[in-house]
Amino acid sequence: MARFDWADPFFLDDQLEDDERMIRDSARAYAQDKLAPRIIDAFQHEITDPDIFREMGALGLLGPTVPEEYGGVGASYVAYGLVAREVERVDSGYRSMMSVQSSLVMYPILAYGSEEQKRTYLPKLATGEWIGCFGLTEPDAGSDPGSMTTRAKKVDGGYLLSGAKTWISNSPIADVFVIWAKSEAHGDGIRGFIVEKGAKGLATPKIEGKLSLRASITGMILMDEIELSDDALLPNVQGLKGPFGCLNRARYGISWGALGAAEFCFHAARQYGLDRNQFGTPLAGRQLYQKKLADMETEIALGLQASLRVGRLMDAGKFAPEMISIVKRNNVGKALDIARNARDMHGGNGISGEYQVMRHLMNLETVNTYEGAHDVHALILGRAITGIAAF
Ligand code: TGC
Ligand code: FAD
Repeated sequence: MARFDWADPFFLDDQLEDDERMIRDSARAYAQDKLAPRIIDAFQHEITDPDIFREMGALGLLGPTVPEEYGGVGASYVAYGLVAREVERVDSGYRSMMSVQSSLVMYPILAYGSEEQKRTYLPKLATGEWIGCFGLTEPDAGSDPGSMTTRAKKVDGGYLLSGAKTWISNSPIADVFVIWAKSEAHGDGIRGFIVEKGAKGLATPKIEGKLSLRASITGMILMDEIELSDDALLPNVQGLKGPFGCLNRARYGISWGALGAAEFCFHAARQYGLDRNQFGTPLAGRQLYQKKLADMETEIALGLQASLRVGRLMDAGKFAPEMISIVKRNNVGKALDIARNARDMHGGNGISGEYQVMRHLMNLETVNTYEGAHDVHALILGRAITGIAAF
């Protein structure tokens, strides 16, 4: 009979390759030593520290799946998921900063960019010297990005880009902007463009007053006839499959990341219940308390196995986007429930920043909405199950 490990019930660790364990351990050490000590203050005072990009870059945590010739470390998608889990164990905002850079900026340049674009942008994004952002959502086009109104108008030698993007992670501090727009020269098809900081006609105001992801800056991208040369166009993709190809990677990473946040909350609730006595015994000795812990452990263990499976299929080139909808939707929804229960199990202390479970709960509200809202992923699956689109 095998021993039972409450913190790793299905021996996830044994299912990893050596290099995956190595990158996971390096991400864990960084997250615990460098990120965890900063987060309570950063969240409370809404501080986004751009040095974090440089620190992550130095450890190979930005664009880890990108080949070495372009500055990445050529890691597997499983390794990428493990990194997201370790970073989000500290805070969803830090994982957001990292996953936008990796999946939404480096990936499209790698997958759809010219050789020159890859050589210009990827190495500097990999080190964190440059910060990237991804502009898809607009004030009137969120779940339905196909209705975007940002336009690229063809002019001699290039394009004029106009429109407004909103709720864009990293935008106020970004150096490189991947913007999705309808291009007149391509039959109004959706195309990707690379815009650089400082372009005339570009403004990136910060969105103030967020109660979630406060350590990750969010802004708008306002574009007023930005002049771009022809080589700003990502040449190798047209249509919504361009941005969705990036979202597949980011959503997959989130499925691991959200469980990192859930694990933090589960472990915190367990420890709190062991330490806190009421009615003469530890709370952890009560049946109701134990049932909640058992539910948390079960959902986390099942979710991690599912993400691992999807990661292995991605590494084998055998995944379908609907698989990612299952794990993004399920794991984030379950993480949100776990964070809420952990908050409750901490009693009054649960609302204080010091105990951290409420911060995870507030963050996970965003994670449940971005990268395809929880119900939108249900509709993606509903379409696949029935053949009828109900969006
Ligand atoms: P639909 O007709 O379904 O598809 C249009 C074209 O796109 C292709 N496609 C995909 N390709 C690759 N991967 C996927 N997952 C794909 N899904 C669709 C599809 O094959 C088709 O290609 P083609 O060649 O036939 O033209 O499109 P629709 O307009 O009906 O879309 C419906 C829906 C709901 C699936 C979609 O719009 C959707 O997923 N909405 C959610 C929007 C979203 O996720 N936005 C995220 C913004 S970025 C963000 O939130 C970053 S936060 C990051 C952080 O801080 O961590
Ligand atoms: P809506 O689409 O208006 O949805 C509102 C509600 O209606 C949701 O509950 C949704 O599930 C529901 N709904 C929508 N359509 C249907 C339907 N057909 N049937 C039933 N219910 C439906 N975007 C980027 O492009 N880049 C970024 O970097 C980025 N970062 C973000 C960071 C933060 C902190 C946040 C909050 C958002 C970010 N987003 C980003 C935007 C995010 O992707 C959108 O918020 C998300 O896609 C949902 O769009 P929406 O907010 O317009 O909501």
